[in-house]
Amino acid sequence: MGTERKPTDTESHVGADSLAEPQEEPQVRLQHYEETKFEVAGLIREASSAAWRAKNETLQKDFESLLQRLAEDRFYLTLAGQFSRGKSTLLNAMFGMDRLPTGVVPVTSVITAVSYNTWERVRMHFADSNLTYDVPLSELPDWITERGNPGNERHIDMAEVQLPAELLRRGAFFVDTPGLGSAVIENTKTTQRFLPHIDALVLVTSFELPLSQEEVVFLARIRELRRRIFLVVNKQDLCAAQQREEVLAFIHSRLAEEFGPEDIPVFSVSAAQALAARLEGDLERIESTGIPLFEKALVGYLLRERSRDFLAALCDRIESLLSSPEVPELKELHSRLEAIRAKLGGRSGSWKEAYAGRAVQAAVELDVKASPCFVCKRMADATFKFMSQFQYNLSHNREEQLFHASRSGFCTLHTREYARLASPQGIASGYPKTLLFVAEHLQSLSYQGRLRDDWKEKFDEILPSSQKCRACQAVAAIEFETIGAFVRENQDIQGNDRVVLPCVCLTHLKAIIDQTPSSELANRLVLRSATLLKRIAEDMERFALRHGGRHMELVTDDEFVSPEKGLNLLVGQPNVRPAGRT
Ligand SMILES: Nc1nc2c(ncn2[C@@H]2O[C@H](COP(=O)(O)OP(=O)(O)OP(=O)(O)O)[C@@H](O)[C@H]2O)c(=O)[nH]1
Ligand SMILES: [Mg+2]
Ligand SMILES: [Zn+2]
Ligand SMILES: [Zn+2]
Repeated sequence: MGTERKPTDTESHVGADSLAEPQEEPQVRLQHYEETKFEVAGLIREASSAAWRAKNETLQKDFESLLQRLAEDRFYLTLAGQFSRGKSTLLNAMFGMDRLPTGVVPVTSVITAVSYNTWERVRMHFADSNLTYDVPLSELPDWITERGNPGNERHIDMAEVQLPAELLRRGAFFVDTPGLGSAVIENTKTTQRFLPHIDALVLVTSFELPLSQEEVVFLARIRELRRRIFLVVNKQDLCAAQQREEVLAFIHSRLAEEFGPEDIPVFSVSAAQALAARLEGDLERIESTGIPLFEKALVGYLLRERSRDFLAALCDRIESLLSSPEVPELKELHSRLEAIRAKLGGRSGSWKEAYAGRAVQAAVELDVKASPCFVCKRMADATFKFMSQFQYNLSHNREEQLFHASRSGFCTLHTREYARLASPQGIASGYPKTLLFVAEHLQSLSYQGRLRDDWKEKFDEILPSSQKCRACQAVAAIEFETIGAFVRENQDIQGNDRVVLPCVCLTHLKAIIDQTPSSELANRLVLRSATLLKRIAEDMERFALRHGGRHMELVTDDEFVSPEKGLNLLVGQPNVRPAGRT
């Protein structure tokens, strides 16, 4: 079909420079990502309680679903565009497996989110019910296509497809949508309704009919929301080289006309050829399809900007809910939302906000100098996941409440973490049994007007402790697993200087060395930690000096975060308790 040649500059990119060459995953792109996430969760919980008090169930559900999305890190990288441009084919090509139904007539009729799993699975979520339904992959067309489920008459809210595709391991959800502008009006509506949920957009157009008016309007709406946009021009194989240049030039000028010189990266691809090449294992042919360049840009984006963009989009959604006139109480939460936004990289001019913006940029340089301890970070993630689910169960499930009571609840640290996430009414419905259990136990210490002789042992039974704490147990398992996997993967780095080792706190450094004391890995980790601590100490000193001299504008990014980094390397992150520490 198409002429075989390397993509030229104009085709392959715009802004691709800043996106290409993802190297190593920065542990945390945003210094405070984890904490900010907790803050956002706390804010949503409070808003949800306010909606509950105002008996506004719809609003409360909206908040709960935002919380769910946050807890599950559901970042929706969404493909949209007019029907038959090849959205589903492009996804198949990227996954290297022909799983999503495609065809010449309008095909996709349901929002379909694809994510990673080691085995294939398909699950339907319905619009009007909480039930889900698992179907075999072979029956997918019966559920998500215009032929099997015309205009989505089965009322599927979202189809979730899990595939073992390498690209999906980055943790994003790749979302396929029904095409815009076909005779099937319901399909256009489905995609329009999904618009507010998009975190980043891949607009798929094609060389046959590049950038229709409808696509431009869709782009404009996404830009208003300030979401990241990638533009893919598909079916380059239908076009001779000369024509391709013309089409791409047209697209660039059209974009500039509509949106100014802002960079929307443009990629010329042939999804059909890439899919065929991948299925046949023809690695050479894939290069000329334009797909590898596009994938590289996407992966770079997911590595570097996703966390920030995810929270920013979530903040926007929270804001629109907070403005609901039915619950005036919510207005009070606006200022807290603004504070969180400022941390994410606000737009106004105070030095602190300007700094936050610079921090994001600095992180793009992929500097792994002193990110937080990678083990602590995994533990913090696990804590968050555990707590989000637990707080829901505790407030709804009697068995859970009784079991929780029998252990006097969590340890001190996790009780505090729970309190940060749960709403007051959640605590009020989940904790009475625990208090009553402790109360009864205390009563039993008294016997005939005085305390029993064995009061001490009995008392210890009800003291909250980390031995009994289920959160501690769950998180300790993740800690153990993370360290084990790290040691297995890096044991033989002998002589390989190119491996950049992650940062670890002292406790976890010791835990790693314990497993492999005489290895080069242990030696290198120790020396690296020493260097890091020295450098951070210097940064702190410079920071203190400048602060004293009122020269905050001279403080560098590294200096600004040095106090927190330094303490974290000494004792780990604040909301986790490593096993070896008392
Ligand atoms: N020549 C050529 N055809 C392609 C390419 N990619 C997709 N197609 C064809 O275009 C048609 C539409 O592809 P789909 O992937 O179903 O398009 P879609 O955008 O998902 O369509 P809807 O789900 O209806 O919105 C199919 O017949 C594909 O085989 C390509 O790169 N080159
Ligand atoms: Mg499709
Ligand atoms: Zn640690
Ligand atoms: Zn605990």
